[in-house]
Amino acid sequence: MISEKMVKEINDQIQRELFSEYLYLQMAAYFKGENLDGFAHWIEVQAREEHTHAMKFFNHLYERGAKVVLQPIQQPKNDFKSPLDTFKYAYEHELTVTKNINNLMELAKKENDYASESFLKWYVDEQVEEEDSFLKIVSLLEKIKDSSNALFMLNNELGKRE
Ligand code: OFO
Repeated sequence: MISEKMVKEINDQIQRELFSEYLYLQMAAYFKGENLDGFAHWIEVQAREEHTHAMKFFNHLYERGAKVVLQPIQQPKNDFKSPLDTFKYAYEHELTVTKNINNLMELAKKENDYASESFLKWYVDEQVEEEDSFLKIVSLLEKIKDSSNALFMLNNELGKRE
């Protein structure tokens, strides 16, 4: 039986995953406005992934006989100054999400909720991947500095994300 506390925390996490989707869509809008369509595509794909993260939690609650209660989604930041500024912000955001997932895992362990623990392992691994992909782009953008040629090359690469 899943505890009320775990249900509440997972409902909060659904909100946070949907907020991630919203934030990344706002970033895609920034890149579109800058005519950096490859960056916009990459982050749009990420936004879609966040939606699937939310839906996995959504379905988990129903599989456990619990109820989803959706919450308001706050307005994301929308005054990005540069691709580097944007990706640094996204990376920091992912670090916060990792903490949230780790907190959920701690709760599952504390409550001997083996089903949630097993389910959450996927998110623990996913966060390793997400931190890594954002950090790689931050590091490339730091190397690129003001080279518009290198920026357009990276833009092309990011446009290939499936
Ligand atoms: Fe859902 O992993 Fe990013 O936020």
